[in-house]
Amino acid sequence: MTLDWSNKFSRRSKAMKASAIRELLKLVDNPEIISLAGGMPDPTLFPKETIAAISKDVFINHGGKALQYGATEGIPSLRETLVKEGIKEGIKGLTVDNLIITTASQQALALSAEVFINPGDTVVVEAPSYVGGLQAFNAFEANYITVPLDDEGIRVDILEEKLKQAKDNGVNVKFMYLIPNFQNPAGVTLSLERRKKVIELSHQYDVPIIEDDPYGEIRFEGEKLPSLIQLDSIGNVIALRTFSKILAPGLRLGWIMGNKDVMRKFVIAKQAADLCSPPSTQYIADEFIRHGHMESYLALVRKTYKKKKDAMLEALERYFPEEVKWTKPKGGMFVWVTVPEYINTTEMFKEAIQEKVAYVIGSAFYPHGEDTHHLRLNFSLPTLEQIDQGIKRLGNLLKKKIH
Ligand code: PMP
Ligand code: G9A
Repeated sequence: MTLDWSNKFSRRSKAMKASAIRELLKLVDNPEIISLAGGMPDPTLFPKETIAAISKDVFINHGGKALQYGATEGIPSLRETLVKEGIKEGIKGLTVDNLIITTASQQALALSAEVFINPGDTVVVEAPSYVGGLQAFNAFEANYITVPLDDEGIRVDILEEKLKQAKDNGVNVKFMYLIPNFQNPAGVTLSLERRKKVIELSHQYDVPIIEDDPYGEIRFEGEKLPSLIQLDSIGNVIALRTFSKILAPGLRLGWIMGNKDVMRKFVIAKQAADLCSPPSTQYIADEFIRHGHMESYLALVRKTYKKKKDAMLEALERYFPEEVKWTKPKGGMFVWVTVPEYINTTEMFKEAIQEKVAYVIGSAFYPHGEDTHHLRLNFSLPTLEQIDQGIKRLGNLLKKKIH
């Protein structure tokens, strides 16, 4: 008799949902399909030669450590390097006890869920929010308070109302999950005034903030705004950072900064998850920063993505019907598109694939999939030609649906 696996699976695993993006990545493996879907860096920019030279040095001179198990907290030299960078950025009170290395931000999100969420616990998320964050929180059976965004980021007036309501109802909100810079998927950036208000609300209502910031360094114009952890010092903010968008996602490295007792909890959870992040890539990332390569690489990334963003905005003007609206990002990797409510972007996806163009359906970014008139476009991965062609194909499809 075959085993009935379904009565073996945990309740938690039954609540898990596949990531729309991860599933899409498999689908768009077909080279004929132009993918404006997954948020991937442009691989032609990766500093391959530099990383190859650094790797050789790391393996020859530090091979014993680079190929060995490492501390769960991360290798000391990388932690020290990142603390120095954090202090330069203006994070007051930051020490190595406040900083641990993770297997990129996705692990930090999974650990955040594990450390904070009991089944049925409430967390605040932006609507829309990053699909991988929602996936991590869903796995631990979170309940959601959703707060909409506008051009200046999360609507702090609505956030305040909802936090007050939760408090009045005796709900212990475990954290608010925010992506303040060039938000994924909406592309918007939290204004300075609202950053201050969010910190104030965090203290007033005793709700920690998880600040997820993979895109802050990929700014095309304007001044960099202080991060939430910078505004709050080591207080209520747990800051997630990653090398994925500022160097290479294949390194699978990120870091978390925050209160040292909280970091200790994360370390214990991480011990059970993967023992340690790869020491080999930690040495490589550390050398990359110490040798001063980061700034020139980031300059190239910013310049190239800006060109691609401009090409996408031009193509949208040229090919999209006027009933469709989109954001004009000042950084990051995404344009967020709003179509008339009678167009269902989930249903349209199959037709888009037939037309050989892929996007991410808007509903993936809402905890309950409640929205069907948005879609997300990525401009960092496709070439300029693919951007033009892809937007043309999508524009033709949309024009057929407008009435
Ligand atoms: N958070 C956000 C907002 C992201 O957009 C991503 C990746 N697209 C991640 C976390 C996870 O990335 P990684 O695990 O590669 O750091
Ligand atoms: O799942 C991945 O490959 C990371 C990308 C995330 C995104 O497209 O938002």
